[in-house]
Amino acid sequence: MDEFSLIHRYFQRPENSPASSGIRLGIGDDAAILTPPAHHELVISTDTLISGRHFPIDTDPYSIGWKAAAVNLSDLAAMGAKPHSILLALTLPEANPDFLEPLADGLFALCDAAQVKLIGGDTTRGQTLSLTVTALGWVPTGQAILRSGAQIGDLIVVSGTLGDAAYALQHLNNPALDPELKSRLDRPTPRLALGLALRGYASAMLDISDGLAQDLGHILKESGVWGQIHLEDLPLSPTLAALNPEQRAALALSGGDDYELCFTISPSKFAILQSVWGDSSPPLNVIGQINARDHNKNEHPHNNLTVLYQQKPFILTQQGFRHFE
Ligand code: TPS
Repeated sequence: MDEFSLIHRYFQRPENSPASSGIRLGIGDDAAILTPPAHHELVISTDTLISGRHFPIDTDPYSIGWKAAAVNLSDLAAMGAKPHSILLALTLPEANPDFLEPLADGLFALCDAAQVKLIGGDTTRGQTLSLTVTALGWVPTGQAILRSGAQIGDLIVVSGTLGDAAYALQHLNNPALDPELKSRLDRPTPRLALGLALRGYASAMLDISDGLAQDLGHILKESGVWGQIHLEDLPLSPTLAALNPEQRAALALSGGDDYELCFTISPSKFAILQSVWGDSSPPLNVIGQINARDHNKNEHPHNNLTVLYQQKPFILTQQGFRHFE
């Protein structure tokens, strides 16, 4: 199958009311044409997933398609943006319909749920399966939530539970691995509704892909502040809560692949947010606070974050996922 029939067969779908959705020209020409809504800014992000690096090589194709879209929509959620569309650049060792069909199904399942359209892409043959998704979204002008806005006195909050995907990655060959934990690795849920709900509330935000310690470190550095979190307060699934503190810390703080949101917020705004968000999913948990300076700084030369366990500094052996170490 040549490149054009491949794109047409698996990735070109009839657009429903393209004009109203802001797509003047979708997939199929040299480029797409979008009509941005008035008084909004374009928020755009890209992420590559490589087989054996970002997902185990035997991951089912539906999950691969889903995850490629999910990690990119998660980046838009982390800005407080409403996702609009994606582009997909695909490198494939071979054009196998038994693989491509479920891959497209997984990608579109999430896109449909998020009302996101595939507006373009590229397909090439290469030795290793790789997917690069570029995600586009809109945010009312000036309302995007950056990493640099954390203020002294803010609370540090995370959504959902941490470390599930890293636990699943460690236990892939264990037949007793809870399918819920496995799906946290294979099919992460981008926190889109929460990202939108946090506009006007969160002072800084990001999504956790490399592990909370490393990613929260970015907020602290960009904002020029210090932070303290408590190991006891990290939200954990029952399986992880049963582990010893070292194992818990390694998974929940340094494991990565969580795709939960981490944000800072003033205590007064958090009280209002709680009444608005209520018992909605995912749950929100306060794990620490932003400080003017770190009283335990000498013990933490690497970043601005102090992790406390039983009120004492807890030394992490690894900060988080790094591609080049
Ligand atoms: C087979 N992992 C890979 S990339 C990444 C993490 C936590 C951070 C996010 O990527 N090995 C396999 N599958 C995995 N999921 C991992 C390792 C863990 P990026 O920083 O490129 O956005």
